[in-house]
Amino acid sequence: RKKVIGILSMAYGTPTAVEEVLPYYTHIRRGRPPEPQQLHDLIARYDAIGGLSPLNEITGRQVVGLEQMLTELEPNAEYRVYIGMKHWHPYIEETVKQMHDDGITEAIGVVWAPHYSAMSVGSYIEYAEKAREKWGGPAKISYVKDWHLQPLFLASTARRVQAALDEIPAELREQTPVVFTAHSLPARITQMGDPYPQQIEESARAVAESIGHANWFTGWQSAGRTPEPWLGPDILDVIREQAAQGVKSLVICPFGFVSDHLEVLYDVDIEAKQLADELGIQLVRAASPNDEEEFLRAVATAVLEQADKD
Ligand code: FEC
Repeated sequence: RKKVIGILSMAYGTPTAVEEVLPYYTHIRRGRPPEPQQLHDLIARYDAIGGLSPLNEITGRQVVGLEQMLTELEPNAEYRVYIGMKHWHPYIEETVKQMHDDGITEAIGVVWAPHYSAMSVGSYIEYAEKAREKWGGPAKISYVKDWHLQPLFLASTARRVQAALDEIPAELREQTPVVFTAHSLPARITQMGDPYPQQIEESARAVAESIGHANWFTGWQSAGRTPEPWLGPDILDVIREQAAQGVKSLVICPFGFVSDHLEVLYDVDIEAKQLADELGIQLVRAASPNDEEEFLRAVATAVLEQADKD
């Protein structure tokens, strides 16, 4: 019999019906319900991308693809890939219970986000570890903490950035800035010595160098609507500043995310594009990895490398 290895893959989660937006939003806010206006605004953003987010469906395809890829790369083991969500069902806690009930004693954990921050990947791991203690198992989960420099991830990102650049007229292409973006976080993470901003920078540099594109920088998007300072510059300010400098074309690669979802389909494709249009900038967004093969191979390789370390 082949050995069964449990993989706890963790994604953000999204509501599956409009009635679920309130409890989902409340969960994101750690139990504090949003103001009616905030709820209304969020529902309006889902409406603008077609009603709800495609995130659950894409996460589902990624999970199936990851399991197939692991089997292809390591045919002598049997992988069972589970999905636990941070903010919606099946919550990480529910999935960890399922793994324990299924008799999984040792597992590998991986988050569907490339860069580590204590406030992003770290909090997924915290949810999983609390659940493991609560249910009394699996005995051990070892985590892939980040995979932002995984060579196949860099290669697949580079290919998607190049495809975006290829949509820009040839005479503008070389001078077109490529902006690599990730979800903003409260600026206080910098004082905590959090590796997130540095990891974003490192992976952006590696992608840009691999395609030989000199004009690149990083930017932040989707900052929370709270009074404390968040990491900047925000992409909307980046667009304004580039327009002021006479830039006519821009590529945005939201590589802190791995799927098409609200933060990409609304914050970049609708909000940022509208501003760019108003300012006369051609904005092209690099495609998301979703269930692309090379990307799944990158995540599978990171998982197998973690398994080898144990
Ligand atoms: O398509 C969808 O339905 C869901 C898309 C979605 C993804 C996502 C990824 C990240 N977030 C991160 C951090 C924060 C912090 C706050 C916060 C708030 C929201 C809200 C929605 C939302 N996030 Fe999210 N995030 C997604 C959706 N996120 C909706 C609430 C409304 C709003 O503020 O826009 C602020 C929490 C607070 O108020 O205290 C912080 C990070 C990621 C990328 C890593 C990952 O995917 O886990 C970091 C997808």
